[in-house]
Amino acid sequence: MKLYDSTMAPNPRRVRIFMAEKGVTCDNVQIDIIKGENLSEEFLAVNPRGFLPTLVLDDGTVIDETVAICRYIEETHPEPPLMGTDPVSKAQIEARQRHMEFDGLLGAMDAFRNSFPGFASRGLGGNVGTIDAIPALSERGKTMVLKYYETLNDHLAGSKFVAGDAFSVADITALCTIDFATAAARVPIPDACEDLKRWHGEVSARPSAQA
Ligand SMILES: N[C@@H](CCC(=O)N[C@@H](CS)C(=O)NCC(=O)O)C(=O)O
Repeated sequence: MKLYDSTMAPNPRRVRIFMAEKGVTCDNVQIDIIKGENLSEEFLAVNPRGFLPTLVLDDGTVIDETVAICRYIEETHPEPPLMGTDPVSKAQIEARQRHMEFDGLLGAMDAFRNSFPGFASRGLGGNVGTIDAIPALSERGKTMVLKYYETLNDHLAGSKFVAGDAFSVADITALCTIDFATAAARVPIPDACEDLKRWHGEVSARPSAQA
């Protein structure tokens, strides 16, 4: 297997952490998004949408979309389960995972994408042509992230992990969201969010977080 990856970006990191939790390794090809390598002819021949992560199986099958890649790894390497073990836990983890994407990751992406000078004419990612960034979306994204921190902090006051008692793909999405929001969008976790900080310290200490 070969993973088209970008160390600087949050979605590929979600897959790297997911694989590390499972002990799965594969070839790694680094694509520099800032330099626009994801829009090169060579990469678009692999994934015409121009997005990372993209996984290529040994038989040439291409799988894109972070959650689809995680699903493939979960099915082929079931232990430890990261996407639930029965109909209810599978549904709950999937719901929480979507909450992490829609409530947090989208805001962090908007905050960075619409303020980073290198993306001034790449307001939307991927192979969509020239679309200007909208600076006001950056401010809205920061507001979304702060709201997300508060909501997740409240949830974690009564829950060890993002989706119940076990570490799951929802924790991976939240960790990658928060680290990206802190480093790239410059929205750190407020000190008042003590439960979120407790959780962040715990999941960051897992060896997979280094992936
Ligand atoms: N829905 C896709 C989104 C992937 C995505 O947005 N990837 C970013 C990196 S985090 C990317 O490839 N951006 C390309 C660009 O900015 O042109 C997924 O979940 O995999």
